[in-house]
Amino acid sequence: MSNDPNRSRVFDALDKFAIEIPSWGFANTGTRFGKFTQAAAAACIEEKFADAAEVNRLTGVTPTLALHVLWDLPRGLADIGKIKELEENTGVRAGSINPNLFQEADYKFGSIANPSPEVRAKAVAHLIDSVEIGKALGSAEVSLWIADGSNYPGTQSMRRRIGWMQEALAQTHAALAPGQIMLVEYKPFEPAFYHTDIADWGMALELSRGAGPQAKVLVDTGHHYQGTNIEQIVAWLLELNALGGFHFNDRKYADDDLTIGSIDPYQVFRIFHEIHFECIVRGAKKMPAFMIDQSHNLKGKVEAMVQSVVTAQELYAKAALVDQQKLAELQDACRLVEAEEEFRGAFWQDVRPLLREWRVSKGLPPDPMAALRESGYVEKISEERGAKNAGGASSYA
Ligand code: RM4
Ligand code: MN
Ligand code: MN
Repeated sequence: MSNDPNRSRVFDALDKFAIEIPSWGFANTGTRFGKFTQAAAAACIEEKFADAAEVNRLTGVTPTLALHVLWDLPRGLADIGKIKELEENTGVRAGSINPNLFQEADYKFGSIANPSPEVRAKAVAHLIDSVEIGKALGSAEVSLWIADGSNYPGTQSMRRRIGWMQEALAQTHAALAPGQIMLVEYKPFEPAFYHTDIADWGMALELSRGAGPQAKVLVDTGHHYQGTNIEQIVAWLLELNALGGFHFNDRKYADDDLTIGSIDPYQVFRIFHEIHFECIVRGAKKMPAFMIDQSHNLKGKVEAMVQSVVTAQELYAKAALVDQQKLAELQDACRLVEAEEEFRGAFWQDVRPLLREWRVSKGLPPDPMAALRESGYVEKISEERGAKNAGGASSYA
């Protein structure tokens, strides 16, 4: 068994695999049409850290929690002490810092691409505050999602807004400490429906390169049109040393934020294959920052997060099963069917027994979902938080 090449490939890959989870994945969320509150949802930062610690206790691979500044550090730098205390008490560290440039009334017509110089200055100040929060917490990534855009043709100058964004991103980059990374995320639509200022990876790449060497592109599964070859984008960004992070989720139609691999697990496998190739064949020193970017409206939040992390591990392990050397030989010889079978064959392997073995070797529960059920954690928090979470809130109000 110990000479099994599959076993060592999977174990090596799992040893290096970690994935960040988002604070907002534990909170009550909804759709534009309504919000179904859950008794177990986290209503404050203490509860979000507690839930993240539970997921990390069960899986062992989620040591960091992504924070959204407005939701989790409403007082900005003044909240650092509280976060540090939570890090100490829970063993979970603060992960990527996510500025919020989309909720305040001032940003109705945009943030860093707003025609108003005052609003742009306010947005840049928030970005620089977020960089400072990252420094104070020692977290590597400041993750920018810019919701700017317009709803009707002719109502905004797409051209002038490019210049405003370049300026704002350069100013933000100038505030970074040497170890910090600024991630630039893109999204083709929503909340704007006619044009989004950073709509695709070309725009994100150009803007990040212009901002400086510590800026990289962030890819999110849900932020593409139907049929986009996301793994090809990943391959290009890796080739150009420009992939800073990846937000995992799944979707059927748009930015649905469904559980990773629930609709199209083969797509996640193909994405992981590109990243694993970079790590194994190219010997990359640093993996892109992996994060689950999901909000679970209907599923229980802690259960859905554990399910997501386990799914991510399974799909990464499958990608690690591809014999890269053999695949390269088959590709070079244009032996198409054999190459495809080497690739596809890895996807069809059941890696779950190896995952269980790996977990046991790390002193982790062999089946995190079963361990969650046995722990009674969800029942406990439902009871503790139920009263606070009672009384539905409408997403329209
Ligand atoms: C956006 C984007 C960002 C996330 C927010 C909540 O669509 O994916 O990464 O921070 O949602
Ligand atoms: Mn995202
Ligand atoms: Mn999104």
